[in-house]
Amino acid sequence: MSKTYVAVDIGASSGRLMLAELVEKKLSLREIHRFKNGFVHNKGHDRWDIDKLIEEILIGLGKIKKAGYDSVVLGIDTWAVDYVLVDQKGDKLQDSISYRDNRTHESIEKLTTSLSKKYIYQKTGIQFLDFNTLYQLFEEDKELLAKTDKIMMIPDYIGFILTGKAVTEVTNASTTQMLSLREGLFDNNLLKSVNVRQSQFPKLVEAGTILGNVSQKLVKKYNLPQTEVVTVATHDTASAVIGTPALGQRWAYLSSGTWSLIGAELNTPENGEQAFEQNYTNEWGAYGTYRFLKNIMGLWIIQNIKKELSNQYSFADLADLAKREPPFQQFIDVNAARFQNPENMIAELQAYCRETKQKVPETPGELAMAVYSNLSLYYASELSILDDILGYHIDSLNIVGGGSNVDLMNQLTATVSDVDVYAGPSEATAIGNIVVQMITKGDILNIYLARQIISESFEINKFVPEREKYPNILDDYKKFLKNEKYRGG
Ligand code: LFR
Repeated sequence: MSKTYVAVDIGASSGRLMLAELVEKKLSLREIHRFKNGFVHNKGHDRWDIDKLIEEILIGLGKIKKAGYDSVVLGIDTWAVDYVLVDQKGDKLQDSISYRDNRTHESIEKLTTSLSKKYIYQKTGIQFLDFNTLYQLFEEDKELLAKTDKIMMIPDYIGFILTGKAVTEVTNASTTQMLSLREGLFDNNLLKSVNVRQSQFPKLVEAGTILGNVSQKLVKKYNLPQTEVVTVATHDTASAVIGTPALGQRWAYLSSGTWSLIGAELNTPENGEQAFEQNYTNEWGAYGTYRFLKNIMGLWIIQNIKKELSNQYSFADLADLAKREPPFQQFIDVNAARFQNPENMIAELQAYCRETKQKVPETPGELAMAVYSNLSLYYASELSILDDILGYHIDSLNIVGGGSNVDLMNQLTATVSDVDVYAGPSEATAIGNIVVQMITKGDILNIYLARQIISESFEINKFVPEREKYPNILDDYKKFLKNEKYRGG
C-alpha cells in the first residue's frame, strides 16, 4: 500500500480536500472536506478571502488526523493568474483581487501601446485574456507594489503560509503571460512594463518538487497529521490535464468546470501566426508538456443561472429540465465578454437573444438547454480550429471535471463535433494533483503509468456521435459566430 496523499483542490466556486491511496494499482479517492469559495466586493474590488481558504484547509487536515492518519503527503492546486502581494515580514498587503474584477477591462489595449501584442505572444505563447497577471499588475496600486517584497501566485502563497517556504511553480506562473518560452524565466521587458522585478518572484520550480513540511506550530495548534507538502502542478487546469486518461488515438481534452478549457497536450509550443490569430495559449504543463488550449466561459454561466434561481434547482435538476427541451433553439456566442461577470446572467442571456432576434429562453429548462447546446457547439467549433492549427484530425475528446457528469452535454458534444467523447473522471483535477505527488514520492513510476492507472480506477463513459441528427448545425453556428453583428460584445 502507498503512503496517504491529500489533494487540496480549490476552484473559483468551491474547494475540497481529497484523500487518496494506491492499492494494487487502483487509485482510491475520498472526499474529506468541502467548502465554498467565491469573491466578494470589498474596498472597491471583487476579492478572494484567502485566509478563510487556509482555515478550511486546516479544518480538513484536522479531520484527517481525527480519522486516524498521523502522516500524509499533500499538494495544492487552485485557479490561475491571481496573486498575493507579500511584504518583507511575510504578511500579505491586501486581500487578493479576483480575475473577474473589472479593473483590467481596457488594460490589454493600454499596455500594448508600448509592447506589441505580437511581441508578447512570440515571447510567451500565452493567450490574451484581460485578467492575465500581466494586466492585473499593470493596474495594481503602485504604492502597494513598492512595498512588495514577493509576488506569490495563490497556491504558492498557501504553500508558503503552511510551510514557510516560498516558490513560484511554473505551470501556474506561465499564466501570468510574463514567462519567456525560450529562456524559461520571467521576461525582463514584460516585467519592466508593469514595474516589477525578477527578484520579487520566489524562485521558479517545476511541478513535482518537494516544498517542505507543514510547520510544527500549525501541527500543534490545529492537531494536524505530520504533513509533507509537494509542489504539484499548482494550476488546477494543469492538474486536470495530468488527471485526464488520454483515451483515443489523437485525443483532445476538455476540462469542464467553472471554465471550459479545451485543447491538446503538446511536447513543443505552437505559437505561430494561426495560433496567435485564434488566441490559443501554450500554458506550461508538468513533465515538459504544453497545454495548447482556449478558455471558454463554461459552467460559470450555469452556476450563475442556478444562483439567480435562488438555488431552487441543483445542477442535476437543471440538466433534467434541459433534457425535456429541444436543443439549438438559438445560437449564442457563449464566449462573449458580456458573460464574464454580468450583473444578472439570465437577463444578459435574454438580452443577447432579443438583440440578435432569436427565441428568448424563459424557463429554467429552456435557459439550461440554451447554455448546454451552445457550449457543445462552441466546443465543436474549437475542435475544428484545433484540427486546422495542429494539422491533424482529433478523433476523441476526453471530458473531465464536474461538467463531465452532464450526459446531455456529453452526447450533444459528441454529435455536433463528430468525435467520440470519453467522459470522466469528474475529479480529474484532484487526481492529477495526487498522481504528481505519487510520482514525486516514488509510488508511481511516470505519467504514462499514472494515466493507465487513472483509466482503470475510475468510471469513464463513452458517447458516440449520432451523425444523422443535426447534420448542418455546426456549419450554421460557425457562420453565426463569423457574423460580427451577432457576436454580441
Ligand atoms: C480554471 C482556471 C483557468 C484559468 C482561470 C482563471 O479554474 O484556472 O485555467 O484561465 O481559471 O484563473
